[in-house]
This record gives sequence, structure tokens and C-alpha cells, in this order.
Amino acid sequence: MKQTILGSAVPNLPWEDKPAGCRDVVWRYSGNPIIGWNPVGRVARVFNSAAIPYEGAFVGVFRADHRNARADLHFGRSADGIHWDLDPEVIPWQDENGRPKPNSYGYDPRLLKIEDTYYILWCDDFPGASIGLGRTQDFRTWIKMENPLMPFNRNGVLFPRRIGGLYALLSRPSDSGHTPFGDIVLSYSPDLTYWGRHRLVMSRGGQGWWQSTKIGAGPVPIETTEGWLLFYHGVTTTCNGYVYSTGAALLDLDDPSRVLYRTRDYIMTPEKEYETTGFVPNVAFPCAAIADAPTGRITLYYGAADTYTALAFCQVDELLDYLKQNSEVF
Ligand code: BMA
Repeated sequence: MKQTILGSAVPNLPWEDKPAGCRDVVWRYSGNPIIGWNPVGRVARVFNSAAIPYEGAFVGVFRADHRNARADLHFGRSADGIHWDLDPEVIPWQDENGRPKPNSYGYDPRLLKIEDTYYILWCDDFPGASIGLGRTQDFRTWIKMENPLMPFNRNGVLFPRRIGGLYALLSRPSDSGHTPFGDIVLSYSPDLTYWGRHRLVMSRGGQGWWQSTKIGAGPVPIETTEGWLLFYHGVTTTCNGYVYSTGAALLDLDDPSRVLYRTRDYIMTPEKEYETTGFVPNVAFPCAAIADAPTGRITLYYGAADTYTALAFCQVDELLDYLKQNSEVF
């Protein structure tokens, strides 16, 4: 079999085959949700979270909304990527000199490895929503780095390798509230501190209404032989508020501001009760994707209704074919 994903094998990837008769390109785990209400300590809800393979098992950084309704980040471990052991305490960030540097709040983390270091991006209080960036070597010592971008900004997502020698970051410039607009922008840096050469990647809109209000990058892009596979959220505004669906795009490998394909229709929208009913109804918000390169299997971690953590699956070749045949023209 040809290998489309340029990455590692994850033989213990959480996975379930597509149910017979399912016509969708993305399908959900039958055991969803995998994290429910009040999982640990003062944590009420865990959603919009990130997981990666680590030493034959899995680790994750989780968005945890506490019982005072404020969000922060917690670390967790799992043998199988499905059953999680979450730390009851928040991640103890420190500055470059080892002094404690706690978050005021933190949400919607992304987690990835570049070279020999693990990086975490999240929505940080600057003050005002902006992109937070931290690193760890061992998931014990957590160092908070400079904020890459000024407020207001959300959905910071780093590419998993340098492109043309530079680190590359997607973000979604926004406002201080529940932003009613938003496009995906790319920025470059030689050192993860100074960022520039900003480029517009994708705007909201298109023929479909599901992504008409705003869009934002989801999981860390997956490198394939045909381009960077990006899952993203697309938002529409209804009489009862926002609805968050999921789409996919393929970006040029050398210049990811070039969009090669972009789904015309959503590939996942809130349908299940755990997506339509919860603290914030009608949200399906992916923040992580783990790929098993030899089989082309991709497992998505997504937040459901700002309440639950859930899993969904797809096959890279099927998704790329679908993208090519059902691409939006902008
Ligand atoms: C966004 C973020 C997400 C959340 C979504 C829906 O602005 O806060 O974390 O899932 O709203 O409430």
C-alpha cells in the first residue's frame, strides 16, 4: 500500500472501522463521549483538548472548565488514548528562570513535537485573548515562552516542522468577545519569538453557510504527500447562536498560504445528543488529530457542546479523494 501520510506509525491508535452503511467521510466513536461531566477534582467539563502518542502510550493537554466556570489547562495520561487519567491540578507553568508563571486562564490547547521538544499553544490572557506558547521536554517541567502574537487572537496552531527553515503558525485574529468574524492567517518565525511575513490562508464564506461567520484552524496539520491536511472549524450564526462544524483543507507543502482544496460541505456537524446538548449546544470543535502513517488512519479528538471530549475517525486517502471531488471554489 502506498503511504500518503509522512509521519510515524502509531500501532495502538484508538480506532474503530467505519460502520457498515455509513456514507460519511468522518465517523464517530461508538463509545463517545470519552470524557463526561465532573471527571476530576474541581473540573466540571473537559473538551477542546489535545493528545499525542508518547512512549508507547498517550499524553494530553486538556481544556478544563472548573466549577467557577473559568478555564485552564490540565495534563493527562492514557494507555489507550481513550481512558484518561487527568491531573486534578492545573499545569504549573514557570518562566525561563524557573519562577512560577500561572495562567490567568487558558483554553483550547494544541500539543505537538518539533524536533526534540513538545510545544503547547493555547488561548492565553495577555491581558485579552491571545496565543500562549509553552514547551516541555518531559511533561514535568513546563516553561511558558513569549506570546507569539498580540491580542486579540485565538486558535494558534503550529506546523510540526519548519517550512523553508522557519517555524510556521496559523492563527485567527479576533476581538475580545465571542468574535462574530474570523479568518485563518499564517505567520513565520526563525526562533519562535519574533513573528512576521503574515499571510491570509483562508477566509470565512463560500457558497455554504456552515462556515459563513468565522473559521479557525483545528488540529496540528498532518503532512501528506499531497499537501498539509488541515482540519478546521467553521461557524454559522443562527437565531439561537453559533453552530460549530468541522471542515478540511489541503495546503501547499512549501507555501501553506496556498489552499489547494477546501471542503464545500462540512465533514462533521453537531448531530449527536452529546454535541447538540450541553453547556454550549451545537459545538463540534477538533483540537487534535493523531495519524498512523502506514495505515493512513486518522483519529480526531474534538470537544462536544463545550462539555465532553469525543473521538472521530477517517482514512486519509478517502478524505483526500473526497476533498478533491467536493472542493469549494472561493
Ligand atoms: C469559542 C471558544 C471555544 C468554544 C466555542 C463555542 O469562542 O471559546 O472554546 O468551544 O467558542 O462556545
